[in-house]
Amino acid sequence: MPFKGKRALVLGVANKRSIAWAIAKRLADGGAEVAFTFQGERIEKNVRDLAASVSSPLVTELDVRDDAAIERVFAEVGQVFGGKLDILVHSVAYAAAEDLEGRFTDTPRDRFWMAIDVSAYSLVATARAAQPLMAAAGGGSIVTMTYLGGERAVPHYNVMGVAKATLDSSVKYLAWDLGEQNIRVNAVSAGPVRTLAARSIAGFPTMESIVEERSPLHRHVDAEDVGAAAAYLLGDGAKNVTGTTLYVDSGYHAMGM
Ligand code: 0WE
Repeated sequence: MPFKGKRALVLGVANKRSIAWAIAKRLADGGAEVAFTFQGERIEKNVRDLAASVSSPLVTELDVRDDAAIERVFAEVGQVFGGKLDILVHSVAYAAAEDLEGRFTDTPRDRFWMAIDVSAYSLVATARAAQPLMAAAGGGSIVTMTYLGGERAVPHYNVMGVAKATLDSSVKYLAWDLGEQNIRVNAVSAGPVRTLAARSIAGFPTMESIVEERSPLHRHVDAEDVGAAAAYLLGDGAKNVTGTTLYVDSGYHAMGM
């Protein structure tokens, strides 16, 4: 029971295929108590049913663009977990669908900032809100999800790439700030995983095929692989690991061709 007695908050479950759910399941199976947030009525029932299956003490709505909502959610988390939090999983991203299709050059100002707000600033805001609860627990571990498209130009990833670059840098600055409270901050960089977010993207099967063809391990990645890597970063086995990115992409990132 690697997470026995640990208290976790997981942001970003939409359905059973979500990367956030694969991580939450690992935590719960390892003995953690896991609270969840969801975004929007459409997925509320999905998340409530999944949360109930792991006896979650809290399921609550969170729009990460809303500072007052973040304050409310962390107050609720403090209530159910006796003022302490050990683990925060941030698995949240959003860009307008039309900005993941055309040319990056055409991204309008408002949607550029919206993508960064939801996909990157949300980590900063939730890490800040988690800080006192994690300090009260003697430290904590935060994991977010990133993608190679923040480091290299991946066709069509566009403004999400800019948001992931912001997220990747934020991981390092948060790691520095929060280290003094024994709070670690890391990212998992996954290869393309078939989730709800991926299914609506044209050409997703092609991306999986490219990873299968060109990566050293010649196989695509699933949410459970990502869950295992996140569990490592969230666990005590990674107690001296912070500010880093762990690639779960069959080695694709190591290739030049
Ligand atoms: O980060 C992502 C995708 C996140 C995402 C997905 C959507 C689809 C629905 C963010 N916003 C939206 N907005 C929607 O309306 N990935 C790493 C998966 C992904 O998305 C791509 C990729 C890959 C890989 C988009 C274009 C090209 C490659």
